[in-house]
Amino acid sequence: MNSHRGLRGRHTRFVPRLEALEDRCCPSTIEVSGSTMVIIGDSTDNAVTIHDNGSGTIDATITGVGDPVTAMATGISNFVIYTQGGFDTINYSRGTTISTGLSLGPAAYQVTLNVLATGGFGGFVLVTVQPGFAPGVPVNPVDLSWSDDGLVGPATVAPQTPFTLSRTYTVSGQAAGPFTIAYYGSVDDIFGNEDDFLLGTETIKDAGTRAGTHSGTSPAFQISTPGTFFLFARLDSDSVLAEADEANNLVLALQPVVVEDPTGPPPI
Ligand SMILES: [Ca+2]
Ligand SMILES: [Ca+2]
Repeated sequence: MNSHRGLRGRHTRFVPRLEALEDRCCPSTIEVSGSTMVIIGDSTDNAVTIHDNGSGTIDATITGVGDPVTAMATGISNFVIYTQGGFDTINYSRGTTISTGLSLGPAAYQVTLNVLATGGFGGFVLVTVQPGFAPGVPVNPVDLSWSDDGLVGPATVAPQTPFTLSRTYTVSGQAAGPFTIAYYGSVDDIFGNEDDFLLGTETIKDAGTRAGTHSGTSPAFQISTPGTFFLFARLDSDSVLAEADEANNLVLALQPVVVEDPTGPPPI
């Protein structure tokens, strides 16, 4: 059983803010090989725009970490796009008559566009989408961690009154899949011993799993026993994500909560 003694205060690990903002692993690239254009994104939300002028000239752009990457080429009939995680969009247009748009995320996908031209603007596009990362490109594993003062609850609550905590966590490396945050109360400031009790859980999905920092409010909880309680929260409490650092998922709230006694203060 894990004991985390003395998690008094803020967070379990110092994460430099710049490191927490974005991964800097692999900028987006565009390469041409024969009649194939290979576009590789990064773990953030990329926007890929491909325009075929209908006469064989391709303009392609991808946005991501850093400046957009652009390329121009001719004789391209196949596009292979690796989204590398994040919520990505791909838009293809040919001349003025064909337009294909895809919104993908948060997983990594390989998207193949095959342009089947029959001359002029009469072509059409076949799109296939399958999970997968670009071969040979390092992938940053996902990590969940707490921000500074990542968990803040009330100093006092009235008897039989629900309360919420503000919580701020960071998803780095890649967008994550859905996960759960579990909230606990404890008589002492040690997590993992016998006086801990589960307050409740919160499911994080969709926008809350994107790479970046997410601030929000916990569900409402209630402690029926008067007293002073330390509050903990654990990211990915069901351990469904394989993370770069599994040891930074627990946080102790900035202050304990005092649940007031319904019988009032003791007589002086
Ligand atoms: Ca991406
Ligand atoms: Ca973690």
